[in-house]
Amino acid sequence: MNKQEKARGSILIAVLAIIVLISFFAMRFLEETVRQLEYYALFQPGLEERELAYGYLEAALAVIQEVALIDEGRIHAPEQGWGDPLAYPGFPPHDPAQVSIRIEDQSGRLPLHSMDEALLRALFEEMELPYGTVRELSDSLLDWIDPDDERRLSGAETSEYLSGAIPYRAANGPIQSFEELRLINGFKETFFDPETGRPNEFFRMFTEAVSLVSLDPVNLNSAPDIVLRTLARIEGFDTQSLWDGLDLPYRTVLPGNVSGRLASVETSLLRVTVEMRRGDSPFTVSALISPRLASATNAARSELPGESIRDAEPREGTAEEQAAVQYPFQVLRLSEAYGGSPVPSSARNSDIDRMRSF
Ligand SMILES: [Ca+2]
Repeated sequence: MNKQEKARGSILIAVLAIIVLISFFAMRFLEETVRQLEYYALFQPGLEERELAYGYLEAALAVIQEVALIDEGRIHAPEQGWGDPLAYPGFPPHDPAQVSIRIEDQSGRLPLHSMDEALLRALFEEMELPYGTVRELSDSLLDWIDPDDERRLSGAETSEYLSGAIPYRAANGPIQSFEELRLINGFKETFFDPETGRPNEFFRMFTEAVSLVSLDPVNLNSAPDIVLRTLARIEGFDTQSLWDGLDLPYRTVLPGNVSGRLASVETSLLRVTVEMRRGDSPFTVSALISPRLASATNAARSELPGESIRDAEPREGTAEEQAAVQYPFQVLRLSEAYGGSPVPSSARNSDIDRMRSF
């Protein structure tokens, strides 16, 4: 063995030693990771529940999509078959004592941030508020939301709010939470108990009739009575006549005497809430979802770049094509909670949220 061969040999040994060393550290790292996972599993027993809850959420959305595809991507009412996904044929196996799924159509509410003066006043009138209060509430609310500082006749803007005991500015933008109503001229006195400060019956009626998130026309199929009566005031239809002569319990087309400006017969906003109850710490995930079923269906059919896809040829598609596929739902808000609280207060559009935030 010459000098050069000796050098090669020692390099080889050094390389082998490094490989052994790296393997040793890699094994230690793996063991450490497994130990960490075991540790987390020990102290966070809800970890599995969370994964399951998201799995069931995804499955519930798949049910909505499947039902909608039968009806050309249109969803109108839970009676179509999406109201109780756990009972849907082919739903993933589950223990009914451990999982519950609730789907609420929130597009039956009036879209607060697209309501004009006439519609706001019609709602306050349906709530049987006095004439002067109706004007004050609608003007103040519109002033609070609109970007300018020009006060309406019965409204209030930053100049009024700055002169109060605790000065603040008008939001001049969308309302983030119903709790914000306390700050708006007229609402504090009308919607909240003057002694306790707790929200009263008018607050409940208002918050059940409007949505802070939706900007779309109201789905007549899921609209509560007060919303139908408010729309009827503007549009001049008879609320009972909406449901006359239908083959289904819900409408699939707008009646001729109702314009599409304010009303619709399709769901545009859903809240899907999954609760997992296993062991001591139930887990809840709640998603505010905007269906994009029709556009997603069209995208899959025609808008993909590259070659056209025929139904008989299932394939994964290129990265470009995958990026162009639209998920049939847009998740607007997502909130989770451990420990039995059905929905945390951050998801501010459901009845439960509002009851819990006070
Ligand atoms: Ca303003």
